Amino acid sequence: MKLFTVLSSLALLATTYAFPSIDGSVAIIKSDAVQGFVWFTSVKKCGSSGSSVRYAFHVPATANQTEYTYHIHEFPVGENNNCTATGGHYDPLKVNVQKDTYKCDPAQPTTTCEVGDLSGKHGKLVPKSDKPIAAGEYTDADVHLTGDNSIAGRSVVVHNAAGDRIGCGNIVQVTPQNLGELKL
Ligand SMILES: [Cu+2]
Repeated sequence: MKLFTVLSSLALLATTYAFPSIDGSVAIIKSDAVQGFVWFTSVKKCGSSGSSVRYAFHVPATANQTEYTYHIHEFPVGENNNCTATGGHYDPLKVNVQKDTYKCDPAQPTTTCEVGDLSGKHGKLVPKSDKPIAAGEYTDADVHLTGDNSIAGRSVVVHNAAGDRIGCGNIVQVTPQNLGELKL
């Protein structure tokens, strides 16, 4: 009888979490300086597109470290977690033609912000002294998981206040097969 109960519970779980409905990609960042993730899910509603983005980072606050930026970078992480190999910000619409004059206006993201400039569009990661966590969610109409300007196969990089690359992780499509391996 007990076995039957267990089996039917598992069956119920499998029904509840219908895996084919997974439609998302995640970048997990694990370094000495920062740990966290950015989770992207396609938005598919009439008349709108883009991605729903959820993020959470452990970001310690110190005297010189009061805010962090993070971006989608053009290329994947290099060997031995080399963040330099990720290249520059992902900018398929070529917004940042002149770096000196670049000014991302969150009110007009498509024309003034690089697609990859997530903290420019949606805010920096700002830790509080009593709670070194920065988390939130937003929708970004210009972030696509498929198609010509897809973020698939690229990476997310976190920078400290000085602009150094302190952590990076590849954007990986979530599947039933790799779900268990995607851990912080
Ligand atoms: Cu960056």
